[in-house]
Amino acid sequence: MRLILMGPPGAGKGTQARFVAEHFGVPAISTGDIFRANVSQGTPLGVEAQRYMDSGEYVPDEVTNRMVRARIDEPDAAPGFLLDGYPRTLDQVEELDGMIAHTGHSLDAAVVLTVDAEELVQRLLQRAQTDGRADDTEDVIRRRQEVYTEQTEPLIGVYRERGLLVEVDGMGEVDEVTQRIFDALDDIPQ
Ligand code: B4P
Repeated sequence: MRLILMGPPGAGKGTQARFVAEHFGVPAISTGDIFRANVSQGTPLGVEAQRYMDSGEYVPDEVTNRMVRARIDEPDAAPGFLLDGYPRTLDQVEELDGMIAHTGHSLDAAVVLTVDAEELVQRLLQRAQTDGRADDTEDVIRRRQEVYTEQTEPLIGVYRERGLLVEVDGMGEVDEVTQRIFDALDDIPQ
């Protein structure tokens, strides 16, 4: 299975990615997590990424694409993968197309989680109290939502036109959402 998991900040991508990846026996590859690991280790990639993440902007495509390409080339991703938070721009869509074509396979589905705007903010403010993520302040959350609307929402139409879009209601309890994703994806031939 080669899957992408999309949705606005707070939609539950990272939360659901673990369950979905485990279900299909593929690695969950989260660009946000890889950036945060690099930030905490103080690598050059982390130093570059941090200034964008802290203000709610996207890390430049060139940097993100290079990082994902290297991760997808690792042996554990050969049988398939779940991408959490990538692609987020039209440029990243094109890059991913090239990466997948290079493997001789194709993308199986693009799952998008839909959640009410106010619920998104509440979830992230709640996470701010428990996890202390630098980008979970109200101003930065609003900016992340704007960037998502401007740059990532158009990707939904791209995958819909390709017949790959799977829209899942992301409201409700975590395990309810997980079950909805499984139900939607179990119909897809592997
Ligand atoms: P991400 O790490 O992807 O951050 P996110 O959009 O907030 O999603 P996340 O997965 O963390 O949260 P989730 O919705 O699961 O990206 C962070 C930054 O990295 C970006 O802003 C950007 O700067 C950079 N970046 C990443 N990818 C990039 C790319 N491709 N190109 C350029 N830049 C990139 O969960 C949020 C909260 O909701 C959690 O606390 C969770 O517990 C809670 N929650 C989840 N499901 C719930 C439910 N059903 N009910 C109640 N709460 C729920």
